Amino acid sequence: MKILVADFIYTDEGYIQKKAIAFDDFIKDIDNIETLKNIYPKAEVINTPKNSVIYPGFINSHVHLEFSNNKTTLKYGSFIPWLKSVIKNVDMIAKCTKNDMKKAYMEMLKSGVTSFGAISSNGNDLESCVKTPQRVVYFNEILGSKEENCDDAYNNFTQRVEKSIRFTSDKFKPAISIHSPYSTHPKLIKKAVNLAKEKKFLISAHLLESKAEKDWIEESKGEFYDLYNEFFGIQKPINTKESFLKEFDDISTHFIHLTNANFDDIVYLKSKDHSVAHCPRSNRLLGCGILDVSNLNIPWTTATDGLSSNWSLNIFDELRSAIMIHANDDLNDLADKLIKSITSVPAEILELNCGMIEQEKFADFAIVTLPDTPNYIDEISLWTILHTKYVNQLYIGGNRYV
Ligand code: MCF
Ligand code: FE
Repeated sequence: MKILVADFIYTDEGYIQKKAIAFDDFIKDIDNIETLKNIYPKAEVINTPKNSVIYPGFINSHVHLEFSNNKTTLKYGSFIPWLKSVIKNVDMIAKCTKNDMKKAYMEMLKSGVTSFGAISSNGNDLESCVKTPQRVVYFNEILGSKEENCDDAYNNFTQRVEKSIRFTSDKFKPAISIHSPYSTHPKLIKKAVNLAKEKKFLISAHLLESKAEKDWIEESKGEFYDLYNEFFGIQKPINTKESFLKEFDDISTHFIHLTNANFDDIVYLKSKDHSVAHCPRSNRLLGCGILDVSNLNIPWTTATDGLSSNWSLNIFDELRSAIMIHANDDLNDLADKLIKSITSVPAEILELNCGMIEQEKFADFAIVTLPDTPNYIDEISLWTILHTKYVNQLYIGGNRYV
């Protein structure tokens, strides 16, 4: 047993003082330090620097580790040029090494991320996602727009799913990602959704990310029309917005982006218990707009997306950018919501027994040390976001990694 002591402990209801946490692999007790020492006299007491805050380990709900070797390869600024540059540079992206991926998950770890949702396009990241100290929800991706290639695409996908299932543990959970309405044939979607229902897999999908995607799936026009016409001789989308959404009616799904969703779309998504990952830097860099989180009434997480559309996987870089991008939102309220969007909200969506400091949750902690004594307790979320690049200590399942 260990007892972790800090000036502040984060809870969804606010920051508490003069308490400590007793834990082994799980959180056992939250109480006054003296009380805990009496209950667990043999426990090792771990102190933290003055002005430290214990947070539940952070969760980055959406990342693509296999794209970790991109820095100056992909085109930014607008979605279709980016997508074309992905297609053009597949060979270079395929050269992403285990070392590149290790750098990527270590960068997340140092910023306090103890769990992440990894979109796996081809399975090259499997070993890294099994080896990393972090908990991983491993989203095996399916895509393919040509009907004649559906059988091959599905076979390749199920092989990756089967392989990932073998590593299921407390730290590794296989799941399914349907890439998007513009790229995944309805036959593949149906089969993958059925598999998710049958095996009780979590499911995720990129949706309504760019204006080009919206124009294409709502009105069969725009930049995707030119792209599909040129590459595949296709003049109509394989899925419309309505037909795509319908496939997910009976399975609560973590949609990614929704930057081009309208009010009615959100009402519909709410009625089906769906949620969304907000990726502000990725959206900015791919010219996709801003997800208006202040008016969102579905659960939302904040995520970095991959290095395919970002310059770092540091979760605090993401939160700081969110603070700047949502320039008209109430500052402290936004800061509190952003902390929830990387703790309790993704934990619930990804069905992870963490994200809150509560008895019997995993002992996953990120300890942040503020540069000075906080003058107002209700501004700690904001100050944490503004002043933190790396955490002071980090625990996963009770073991220390930073
Ligand atoms: O989230 C960003 C932008 N939107 C869509 N896809 C990706 C992102 N980062 C990487 N991707 C991957 C996606 O998983 O790029 C490929 C897919 O494998 C694009 S489709 C050729
Ligand atoms: Fe993504």
